[in-house]
Amino acid sequence: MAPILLNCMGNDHNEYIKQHVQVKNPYLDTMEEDILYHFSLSTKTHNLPEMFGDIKFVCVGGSANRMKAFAQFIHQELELPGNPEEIIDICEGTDRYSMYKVGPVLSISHGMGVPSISIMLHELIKLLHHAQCRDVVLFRLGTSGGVGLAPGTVVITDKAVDYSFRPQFEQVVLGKVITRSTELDEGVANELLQCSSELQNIPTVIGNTMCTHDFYEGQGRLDGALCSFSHAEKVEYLRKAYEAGVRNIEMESTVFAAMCRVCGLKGIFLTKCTILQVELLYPLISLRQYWSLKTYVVQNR
Ligand code: R2B
Repeated sequence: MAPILLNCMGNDHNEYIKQHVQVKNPYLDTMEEDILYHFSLSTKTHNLPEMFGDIKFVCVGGSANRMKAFAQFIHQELELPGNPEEIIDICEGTDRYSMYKVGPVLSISHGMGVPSISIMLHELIKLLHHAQCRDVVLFRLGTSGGVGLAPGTVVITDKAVDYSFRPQFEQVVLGKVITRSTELDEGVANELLQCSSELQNIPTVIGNTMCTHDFYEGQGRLDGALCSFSHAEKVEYLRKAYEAGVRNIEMESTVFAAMCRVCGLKGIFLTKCTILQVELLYPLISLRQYWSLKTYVVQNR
């Protein structure tokens, strides 16, 4: 279990808090064992600091196959030894999520929608805490429906907003609604926008991302099994969304942003707009480029 710096005061303590992932649960450190059920990992059966202590980037995306392909891509990008085809799913003991570690990068699938990504994030944040990881950046790479943008445009999320365009996530806890803020790290978003300007043919914007709890009616689609509105009403809603700064719509951003904020994780939401929302997203912003930039910044500090 990760040691807690009980007697750390002042600057050292602030530095520790800034660098480490913070779990916000007083019960955790009193537990003899923490089981990460949906990863099939535990603090008793696995040496989490040894397995994950060097993680600097965590990239999450919806599908297991896509995150495996992403891990293989990063393996090649970072020119790591070994055969990328042979990378192993760390969560093979369960079929809930898939997880691959390539150098300092962890690639994990999260399924679709807020409940699914939320379970994954609880266990990921605890994993990073137990492993005593420092200065971790968390990316979601995914697909989304663009609002007023050309298909293929990448949106770096500034704020995740709910169906009423409010930058907040509502969680029901013990029957009461708790509201958490959903603004993401502005500095990292700007850094990535800068990186993307150096890549050709990848239109990238920073904007608000609207999170819905349904893919069909919730996103104003006319082709679900149910449709309770007219085409004109859909257009009007999307127009209002655009005016409120929304540039794309998907299904995970609010809980992602809220949990990153509370736990002191730098979160980046990077989604590519597609018309049909089925296109695979490959790393449009080279992590390697971002990684060298980060290393450079740290070395020259
Ligand atoms: C984007 O794509 C999925 C729905 O097709 C969902 O996970 C999302 O946010």
